[in-house]
Amino acid sequence: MCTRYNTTTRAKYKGVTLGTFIQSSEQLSQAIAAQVASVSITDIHTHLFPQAFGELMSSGADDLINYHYLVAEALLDNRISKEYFWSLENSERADLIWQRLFVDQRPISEATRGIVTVLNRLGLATKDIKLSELREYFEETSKEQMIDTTLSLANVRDVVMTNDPLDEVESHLWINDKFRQLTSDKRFHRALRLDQILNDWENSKVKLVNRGYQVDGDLDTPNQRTLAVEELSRFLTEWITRMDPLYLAASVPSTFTYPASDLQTFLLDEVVMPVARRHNLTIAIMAGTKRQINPDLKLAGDSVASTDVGAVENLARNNPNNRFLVTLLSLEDQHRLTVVARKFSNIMIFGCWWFLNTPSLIEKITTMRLELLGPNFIAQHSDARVLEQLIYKWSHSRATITKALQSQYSLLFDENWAITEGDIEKDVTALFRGNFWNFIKRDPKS
Ligand code: HDL
Ligand code: ZN
Repeated sequence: MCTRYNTTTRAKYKGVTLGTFIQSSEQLSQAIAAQVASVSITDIHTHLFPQAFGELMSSGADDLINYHYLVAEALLDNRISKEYFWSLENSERADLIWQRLFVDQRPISEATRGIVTVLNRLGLATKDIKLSELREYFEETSKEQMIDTTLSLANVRDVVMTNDPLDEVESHLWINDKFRQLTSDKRFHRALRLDQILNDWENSKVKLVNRGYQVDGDLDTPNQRTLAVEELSRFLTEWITRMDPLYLAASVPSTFTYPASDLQTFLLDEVVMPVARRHNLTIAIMAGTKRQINPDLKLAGDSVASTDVGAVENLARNNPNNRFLVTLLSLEDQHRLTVVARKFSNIMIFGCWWFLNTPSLIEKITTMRLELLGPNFIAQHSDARVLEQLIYKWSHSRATITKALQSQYSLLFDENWAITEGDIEKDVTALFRGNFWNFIKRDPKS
């Protein structure tokens, strides 16, 4: 229990600081909880789309219940055949998932509890609610209203999408976006996703050639290589101009190494990183996936594996004029990533990604990051795929990150460091949006 100091006593430790000094550990905890609860967030990685993207926008009861996290959990019941499940309509699959995860058992997993949080925050009684009631709510609410309601309830100011220029549906929308509709909702920002190019060159090459880019040459011959570099750079530059992304992004498998004498390193070194430098764009590296270990689950069939954190070190050291947002999927890689991030000012760690996005792991990881980095990382991203998930993903993350911050600041407070609520506000704002915008060197108002 920290002894009470008056304002004057504390001031001598810190000179003149605006605001009233916090006087007790209870007041400190309350101040942290209030600041985390009220900070408006930049959600730096999601799979969300505004309404202008049509069918790509995911929202509503059946999409929420068909979230691939819930599909995986429902299909743990080996009485349900995958073939039968996938033969059903979306709404029939949602009925089955609802029965299995919310009626036959209690929704205590993170993804099922998330649905309960959404129901509760939307004011839908969670006592014995039927899926039909959730469907009715959405039938009575427009998409625009749902975006406004969701961003308000989640207190999210900016949403960064995942935009794939080689996705046939999405690229068609962009190429025909004569009236700039896709960028009209200024709350939604773009991230240009490079997975197909970096992880599946053979198929990407075919798509690029079909769009008129001369990249089909054999990359073993010097002038073919030069042409392919020029043409792929042209492709990326055209899409950067079209999308105006906040950053370039790629998820890479757990087997990712860098540098390596392989095509991935060639494309990174000769195209992606030079183009990023020319456009002053940051690159987000998301490593550690083990895709499709069970293809019967479709999007739910991906897994995780430890990755070579040395590849992150090498990317940062070998490319000092590139900036890297980094998140790793494996829990066992988190400590080494945090230590590596201490060594390079061109690395900024972000979020507790995917299988790490659970309260117990967020608290553990965030506390370690605070201990080793101070408030110099991006605390969280939602990875939301369905609009209303923002409500639970941010509510749950705020509650857990609050606990990690309270324990860290109380250690400081107990050593008589003078802290004001304004100080807490500055650090919390940095963790939930400021560090991101400063690191990518973009103005949120731009
Ligand atoms: O590659 C990614 O961006 C991952 O986030 C995948 O989209 C994954 O399916 C996911 O939704 N994780 O939350
Ligand atoms: Zn994602």
